[in-house]
Amino acid sequence: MAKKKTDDIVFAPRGIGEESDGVVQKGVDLPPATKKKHKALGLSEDDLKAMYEQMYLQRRFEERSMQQYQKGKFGGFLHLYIGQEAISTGTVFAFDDKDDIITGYRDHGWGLCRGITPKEGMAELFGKATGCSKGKGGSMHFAKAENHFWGGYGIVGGHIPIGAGLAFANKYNGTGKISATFFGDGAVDQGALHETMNMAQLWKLPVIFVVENNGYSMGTAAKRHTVAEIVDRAKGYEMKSAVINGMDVFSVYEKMKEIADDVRENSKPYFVEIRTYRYRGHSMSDPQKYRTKEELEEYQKIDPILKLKDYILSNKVADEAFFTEVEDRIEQEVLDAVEFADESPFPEVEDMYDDMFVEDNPYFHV
Ligand SMILES: Cc1ncc(C[n+]2csc(CCOP(=O)(O)OP(=O)(O)O)c2C)c(N)n1
Ligand SMILES: [Mg+2]
Repeated sequence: MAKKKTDDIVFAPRGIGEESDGVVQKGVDLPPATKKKHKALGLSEDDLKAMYEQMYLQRRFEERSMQQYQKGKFGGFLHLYIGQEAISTGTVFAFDDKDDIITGYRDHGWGLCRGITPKEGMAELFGKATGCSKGKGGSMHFAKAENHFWGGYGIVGGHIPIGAGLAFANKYNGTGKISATFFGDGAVDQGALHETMNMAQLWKLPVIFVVENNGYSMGTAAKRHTVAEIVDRAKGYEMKSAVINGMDVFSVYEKMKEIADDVRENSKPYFVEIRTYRYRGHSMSDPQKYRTKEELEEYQKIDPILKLKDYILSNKVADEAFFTEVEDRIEQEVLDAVEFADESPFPEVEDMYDDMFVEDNPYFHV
């Protein structure tokens, strides 16, 4: 029997050290960014400034969260969204405020974009009663249902059917709203996604399935954990699809607006792959042996926040004084949030079973 070549053994670990000729391994290949300027996209100067504020808030909120975690102010998981802020921001600007959004555990940026205040967010991380989920959810369960942000889920892919359920409710009740369900590249081979895509297409639900492909599922590169192009999953369900450059807020805004309009008008699902990169580890205890410093630096060079700042300055939408004011104000807001969280009380023991789905007998297994 012919000896199997090493190359054929697909489960062999690959990654660092295999790059040749000094070429830096890349977690994701980004499609070209839009060339349109803000006016052509229908964005005002005030919109650009608000987008910058929003992205900067997400970044500083998480940098401070990380510090507080390292100081031991709270424990558990902490998955940072740093690097991916153009996706939440571009999408929220493209959507109507009443459209429903649901995501996985990398949820802080989404929550802030949908009106969770830094105080409510930080207090949630600290497990305090003043948090957006009353301190009982923590990092992975930010939510603000009144602003149509439905969380924050810990099971990879587990919330995808809920996103379609929101779309079903919107269609059934004739609200005219759409829903979007965001998940990572690690979720694309979960059965829940495929069962949901099938039903969503069959029932013509106004839902957008969005993969935030940041190139890694924990420490496993997407190139090692999934076959073919992620976006091509749509073909099996005859679903419309798109690939977007997630390191550029204008590109996210432009395409997500187009897609939202299409889904709203035609009541049919869409599958979108937004390519991006996370700068920090998967969670807080990640030695990051699966990637090189050089790779990270490649993406930091095209940081979406710095890119928007450069655009604003070079197009004379605002000057340096604007950035100093915004950055100082946000820094103070985040520091105030830390103080607020620190001083807030923990939830009371008697409130433990409030807001739970099962009311009669909270002791499920008795
Ligand atoms: C069903 C399930 N399996 C495994 C896990 C453990 N787990 C948590 S996060 C994660 C990686 C998911 O990566 P990806 O979907 O790419 O999202 P990212 O962390 O990159 O945002 C895994 C395997 C889980 N939470 N749920
Ligand atoms: Mg990922």
